[in-house]
Amino acid sequence: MADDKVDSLLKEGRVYRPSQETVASTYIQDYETAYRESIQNPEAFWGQAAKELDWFTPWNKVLEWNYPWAKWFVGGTCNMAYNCLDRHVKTWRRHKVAVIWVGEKGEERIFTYAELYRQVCRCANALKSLGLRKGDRVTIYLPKIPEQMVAMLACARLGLIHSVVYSGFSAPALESRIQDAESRLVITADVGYDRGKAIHLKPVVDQAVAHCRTVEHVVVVRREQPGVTLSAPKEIDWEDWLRDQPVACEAEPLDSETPLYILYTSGTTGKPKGVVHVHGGYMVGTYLTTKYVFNLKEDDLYFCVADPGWVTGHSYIVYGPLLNGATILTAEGKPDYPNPGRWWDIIAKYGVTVFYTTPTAIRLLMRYGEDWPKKYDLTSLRVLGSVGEPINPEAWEWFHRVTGGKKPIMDTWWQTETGMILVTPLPSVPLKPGSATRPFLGVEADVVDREGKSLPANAGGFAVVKKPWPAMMRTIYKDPDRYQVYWNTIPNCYTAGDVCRKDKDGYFWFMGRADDVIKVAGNRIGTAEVESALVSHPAVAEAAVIGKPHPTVGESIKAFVILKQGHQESPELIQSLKNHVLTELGKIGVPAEIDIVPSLPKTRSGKIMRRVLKAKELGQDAGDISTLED
Ligand code: 6R9
Repeated sequence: MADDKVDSLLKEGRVYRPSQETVASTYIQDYETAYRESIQNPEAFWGQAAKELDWFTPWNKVLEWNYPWAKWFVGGTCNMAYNCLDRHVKTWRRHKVAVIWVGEKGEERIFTYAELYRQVCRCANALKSLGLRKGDRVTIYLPKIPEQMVAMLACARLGLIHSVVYSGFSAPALESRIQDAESRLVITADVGYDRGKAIHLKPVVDQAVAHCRTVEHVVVVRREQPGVTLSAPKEIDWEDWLRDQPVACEAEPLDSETPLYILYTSGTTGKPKGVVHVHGGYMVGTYLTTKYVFNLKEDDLYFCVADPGWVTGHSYIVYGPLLNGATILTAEGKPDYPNPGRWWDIIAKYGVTVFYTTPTAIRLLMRYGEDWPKKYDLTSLRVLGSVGEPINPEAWEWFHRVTGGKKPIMDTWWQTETGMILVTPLPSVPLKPGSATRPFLGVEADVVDREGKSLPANAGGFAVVKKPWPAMMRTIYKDPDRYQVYWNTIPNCYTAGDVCRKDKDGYFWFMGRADDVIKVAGNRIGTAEVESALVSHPAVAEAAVIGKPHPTVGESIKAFVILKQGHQESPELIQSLKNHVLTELGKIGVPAEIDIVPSLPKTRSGKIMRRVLKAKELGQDAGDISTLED
């Protein structure tokens, strides 16, 4: 073995080179050249990509960059839903399967492109029947059922702005998102299913909309028998709503910069940010990344395990794959229910070729052992994907091994705000387990210091993007100042909030967040959100929350709480605090551990130093504590 190979093995672990066969079958066979060319003239590159989609009127300028405000495909008109549906329905793909949905009990619903088109048109006409107009907001609070994407696409068709809220969020969390968006309509279901249990969503919506004056109607998908009672005329049954609607509805030609959706995500304050994405640029970015990263071909069966309530569901279950005319498989439920063979069974049964999952799910399945995947024929798999948090090399190697030892894993790094994958391998790129490898074509990502200076190989710094990209968020809804912070933290670039290093080959190694955002099982949550839920409990005086490394879910939530006078620590009190967070925020915010403490480390200006708490918790050196008050 050559010395440099040994060297790199020691430093970076193994390198997996793609087979010649894989390289030969990919759209981008020579990443280095393609990347160099793409960033020499990113506008030409993205303009070329946009031409693969349908536009009602062409753009006259690819990019108008007025730092930090971007407009892409200026002057063009298009429609996301038109490109996801009509573009295919006009061809033989009308008979192609668009979506295979698998329910928790093994039920199956299959939609061809023509059927999906008709459902979406019906739903769009139904939306019109309620008087909804371009620019109006619609909150979608649904479990992972096909109606979720039908509703999203129907909104897109008319230029309505959807705000999908993950169905695990509680009533107050849902209410604040409806209030911020000032939605006129909420679409929900009676129940979602989780490990065989019905989770009742309708009472959550009832509580949430009680104080939302903008909400005129609530549409309910009724899955259970007998159907949950609805109070007309405000509450409408989904089936009744769609039944008599015509199966055709023209897609609205929209200016490229027309908002497509708002998606709320956690930041460093208690208030979630409404990230805004638009039709034109977002369409081009999600289209091209889906195509190249997974090397998506006509006969693929694409299975992404995300929930459409998160950005991965928006970009890589619904929009990106449909733009590519792919067949998408989506499954309700958990990877280990009814048993840990659930996903492997689906892959074998349907012949999945592209499987996009998360490190948390892989680590969970690892715990059940290799015998589970071994029971199934996984030879249909061609490309694998990972998203949401750093994937540790052990989990990477396991995933690689149990799927046959030859399928490339695309570790895709991106964010709600970026809209599309930004740092990722392509199937033709050599892989290093644990590294998201290199920037996507046309994306100028880097690792820099606080001043924006590029760092030498292996020095830890901040992940940034130096030039705009088409699917970038356009603003934070009703809060443009908060948007500007992303571009004003480090001079002349977009700061992602992640800590990262780049090795000598230019490979990115993401190491987690630099701020008070944590990722629990890939779900993004702000420490401040959990803290404000805790302090709204009558027994709590003050609270501080940290993310603590966890072998399965990546990070777990630990809270430190100071009680108000007159309250005593007890197991009942701890449980009551957990229940309170569950009601205020939803299950993803509930701390795994709560310590009752007499005081919290603070700066002289009164800011809680979570860093100090974390270092102490992990038995590490707390670093610079010169600003500590006491
Ligand atoms: C898509 C999504 C964004 C944050 C991001 C980073 C972490 C996502 C990652 C990853 C390492 C990867 N993250 N993918 N870290 N490697 N492949 O997850 O969006 O929920 O907004 O979270 O997730 O910390 O900043 P979002």
